[in-house]
Amino acid sequence: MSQFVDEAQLNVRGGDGGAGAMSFRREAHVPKGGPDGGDGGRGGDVWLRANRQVASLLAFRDHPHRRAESGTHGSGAKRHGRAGVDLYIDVPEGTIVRDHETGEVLADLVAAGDRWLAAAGGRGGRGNARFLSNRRRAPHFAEQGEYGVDRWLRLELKLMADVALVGFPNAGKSTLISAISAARPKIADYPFTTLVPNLGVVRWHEHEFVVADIPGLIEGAAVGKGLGHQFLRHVERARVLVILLDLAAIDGRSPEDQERVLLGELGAYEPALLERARVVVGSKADIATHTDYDGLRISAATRQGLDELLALIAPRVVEARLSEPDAETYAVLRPADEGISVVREGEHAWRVRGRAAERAVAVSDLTDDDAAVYVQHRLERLGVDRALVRAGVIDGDVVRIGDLELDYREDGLL
Ligand SMILES: Nc1nc2c(ncn2[C@@H]2O[C@H](COP(=O)(O)OP(=O)(O)OP(=O)(O)O)[C@@H](O)[C@H]2O)c(=O)[nH]1
Ligand SMILES: [Mg+2]
Repeated sequence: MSQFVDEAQLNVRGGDGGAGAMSFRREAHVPKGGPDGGDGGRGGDVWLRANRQVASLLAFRDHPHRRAESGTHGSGAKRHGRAGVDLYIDVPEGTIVRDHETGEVLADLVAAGDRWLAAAGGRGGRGNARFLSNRRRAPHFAEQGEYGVDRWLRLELKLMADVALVGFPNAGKSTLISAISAARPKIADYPFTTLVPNLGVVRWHEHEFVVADIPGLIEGAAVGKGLGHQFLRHVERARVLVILLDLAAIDGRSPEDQERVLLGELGAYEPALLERARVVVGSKADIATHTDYDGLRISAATRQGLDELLALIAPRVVEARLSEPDAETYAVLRPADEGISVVREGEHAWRVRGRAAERAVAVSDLTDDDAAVYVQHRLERLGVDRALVRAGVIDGDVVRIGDLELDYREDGLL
């Protein structure tokens, strides 16, 4: 049953925050202007959003990397940078999102409109105007923008058929699905070749839908003949039925007769199936013996009529999806961990992880004394020193935070 589960890997990246500006006011009559560097804009967030009109995860195979826009830098005269635009990525209803490495379920986007923050954008850096204080009259540093979150996700989706192909055995259902999707079911010139349903994803213009090629239906199927109930169950869940009438049936059965029997079986199994949107076509037009059939004729072999067929199916799928009531929505949301962690990277080397700590060291000029004191206080307040001590750091060890490498002294970092 593995073909019924669609999987994809997705790399999402929030936009980076813009850098804060380091600038001082210049005015003719003011000899020494104050700091006026504006803040950087925040980076855009990446969201996943369930959308019923998306049927599969195929789009992520073509484009696995998705990134939101970055914020722009701040500038003088307290001008702030512009925020990056958030990116919304549409996924099918029922998509389960897992952490790529641990496999942990992060979100379950059940119903249309459910959304989940997949990668937060970075905060914009603060401009030097923000660091003005009584002690610090001329701050010569500003914050850099924070990087957006960058992570790999694994998406999983249990495929549900939008469209079911219904027809007598040997009518050409499997040949049709292989002509309109990437599915490659077994095809042979004898009845009952297909024993279990095959699913294929059809992409046609901006549409995407899942088609089920199911075993052939025969007279008496509703009472269990042939493969009977097994596949009628699959038909039951499809939004649109495509009735395939064999125009070159070996037994010479006319298309009208086939249609009568097929609809009779569907109705006998479940009357509501006759209310379902349906498209009726004649198959094998290239070798038709019933040349007087006046409905749409297609040939999976020559591709005659396939575009017209998809043009009939697509809007019916869209309409059926739109008319369905929304399911109860709930999404599992795991807020990103903002804590501080310390991991050993060598005998005398450590790495501090955590966005807040990484943010604290991201200032434009750490050789500036004011900046160093500011960072020192931030790290203390965040509990980084305590976490290091608990981890077993000793005097002289190297401590890495973000892009920065510091020496640990018992009287503090830096
Ligand atoms: N010439 C021609 N032959 C076709 C066409 N479509 C299907 N066939 C042939 O018809 C036979 C049956 O095709 P399948 O696609 O296996 O039919 P099916 O409806 O899936 O049959 P079951 O799985 O047994 O229900 C095969 O020999 C196909 O090659 C067509 O458009 N033109
Ligand atoms: Mg088949």
